[in-house]
Amino acid sequence: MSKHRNSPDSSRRNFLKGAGLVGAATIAPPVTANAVPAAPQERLKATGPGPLQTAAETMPPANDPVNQTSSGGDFMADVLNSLGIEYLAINCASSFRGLHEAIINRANNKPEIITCVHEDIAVHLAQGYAKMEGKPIAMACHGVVGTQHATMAMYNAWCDRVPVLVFGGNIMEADKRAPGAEWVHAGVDIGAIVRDFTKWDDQPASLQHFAESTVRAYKIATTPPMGPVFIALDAELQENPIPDPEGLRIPKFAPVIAPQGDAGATAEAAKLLVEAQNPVIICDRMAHTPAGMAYLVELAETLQCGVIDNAGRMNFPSRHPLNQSFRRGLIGQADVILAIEMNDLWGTVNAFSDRIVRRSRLATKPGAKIITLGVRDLYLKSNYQDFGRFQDVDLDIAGDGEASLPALTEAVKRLLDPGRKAAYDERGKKLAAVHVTMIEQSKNDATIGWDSSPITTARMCAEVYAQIKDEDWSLVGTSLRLSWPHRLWDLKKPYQWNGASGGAGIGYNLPASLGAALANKKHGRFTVAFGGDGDFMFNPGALWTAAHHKIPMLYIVHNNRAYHQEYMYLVAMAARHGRGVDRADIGTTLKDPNIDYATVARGMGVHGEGPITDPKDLAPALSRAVAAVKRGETAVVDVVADPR
Ligand SMILES: Cc1ncc(C[n+]2csc(CCOP(=O)(O)OP(=O)(O)O)c2C)c(N)n1
Ligand SMILES: [Mg+2]
Repeated sequence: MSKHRNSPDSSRRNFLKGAGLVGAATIAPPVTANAVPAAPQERLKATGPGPLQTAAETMPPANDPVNQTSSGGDFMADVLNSLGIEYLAINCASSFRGLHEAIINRANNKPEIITCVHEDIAVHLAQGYAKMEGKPIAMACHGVVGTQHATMAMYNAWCDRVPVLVFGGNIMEADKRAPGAEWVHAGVDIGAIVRDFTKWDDQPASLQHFAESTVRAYKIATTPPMGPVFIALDAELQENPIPDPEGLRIPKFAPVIAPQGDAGATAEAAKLLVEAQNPVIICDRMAHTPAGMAYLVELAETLQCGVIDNAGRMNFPSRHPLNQSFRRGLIGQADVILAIEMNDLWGTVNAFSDRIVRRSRLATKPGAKIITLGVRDLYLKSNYQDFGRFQDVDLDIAGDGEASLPALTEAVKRLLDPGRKAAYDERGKKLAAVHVTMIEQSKNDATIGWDSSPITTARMCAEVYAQIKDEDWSLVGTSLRLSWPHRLWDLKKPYQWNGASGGAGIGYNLPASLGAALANKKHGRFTVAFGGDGDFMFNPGALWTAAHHKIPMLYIVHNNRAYHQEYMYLVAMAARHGRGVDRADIGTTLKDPNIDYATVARGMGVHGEGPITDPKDLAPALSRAVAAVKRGETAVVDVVADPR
């Protein structure tokens, strides 16, 4: 066999010839780095698309000297950098090529581009990052289609009250649009796609307008109640020279100091709490800085009252004696309830069931007083119904929960006397005893089915904890209904939990965990997350971003080979309709074939373990995965675990 016939080049030529696509002469010569390809030629256009051809076609002709020394994109990059935005998560697109090029070449890749294979990943990544780091990053998406892909994650961020800066490409002047893609990717009001679930949006028509609107957007996004914002990026503004560089100015950003509850109302709340026999604090998305948890601990300890944490953020230490989160009955015993930054107050103080017919009852005792403190209702939209059912309350204080807590605690302390203090201490001791009993009960419950296969979720969580508990760990996601970490792990640092999706839009867990892991990376923390198998399949491509950007994370796939929640709903529905439950797996299971998540992971360039079906195999697999994470990799462990 001759050497010549074996060369890949010649076989490629022969294949192309054989396929009747092109003649051998159309194969373009290799281009060395930085070489300027020849001007596009008609014959090149006949070949299939490829980077070389694309570059050749988009280079200016040789006789068209480059005469532009700046672009609007340069200024836009300066604006982003003036705000300290560290990352720009993108799926690249021509509608923001001007900004993209300016960032990588003129701004030395600052903000650092994070390459994402779907816009939903980019927004979720930003959501997870913002909750962990306490400040937003940005994402950019293509005109219309990229924005459409970004929507569900933006909805999750909106419902979760998390700031994400979304930039969407567009080309506003119709006479400038190229035929084809630029028309189908342009909108007359592109922000309309996302307006119902963003806090604010704008379509800047000049560079100065861009600067002012971006700084304004940042301010609005980060002022409680926080939320995503959208800024349209006009292509011409990005790509054209800056018309009047001297006339441009980047506005100064001053963060808005979060509003605190009115002093009179705070004093009234303190009086109600101090005089109560059984006050209870309930909270959800309260802590948004590392100080938040300490504030709540101080108030709870001052009152020696129980805290029920719905865990929208890291609000209260899991092992604190006053933590009664798994004792919902306490709400029914309370005479005063202080509800701080609740997402769904009605859902927390009412018992609801849809198992036979939809029905509910108030779970509070007659005469109980409800005080609310928060900014949840200061900014609502009409269409999407994420505000929940209306709940009667007695004292409704508008003010950021975290920011208002120190003044409330001081007001409580001012009303204390030694007699009261002794009674409070008694109350606290009882709660502490119940807390210990609850932990013991959880430990006992966790042993049920310890050696069974599928592996119990309790064993899965216990084995993971055993491997990571001595690391500086940060738990950033759990699969649906997975309560074991909050029941048994010692969550006590502000970064050891960061809440859930917000909008219950599945596909959040993997990319949002990665975003939190990106924030944790620079602090040297060990990121760990659990996610459902169904959730994983929405956005497995997030793993490629993890590998590409070397973001370490231990990701446990809670693999019940089902959309189990939906399976349960179907079972309940079939039972209600008296039709038997034997077909409930149709459309609800992920079997036949089983998905091999470890292989998917390896295919994306990250470490993969599993599927693990025997609990005895868990510890060795987890130990290999932990070692990989400590080397700076992401590791996926596929655990075939029971549905609970
Ligand atoms: C985008 C989106 N699609 C569909 C649903 C409906 N849904 C709610 S839970 C769920 C199952 C998710 O599966 P998995 O992550 O494996 O969790 P499991 O229920 O099995 O514990 C689905 C499909 C949703 N909430 N969001
Ligand atoms: Mg599942």
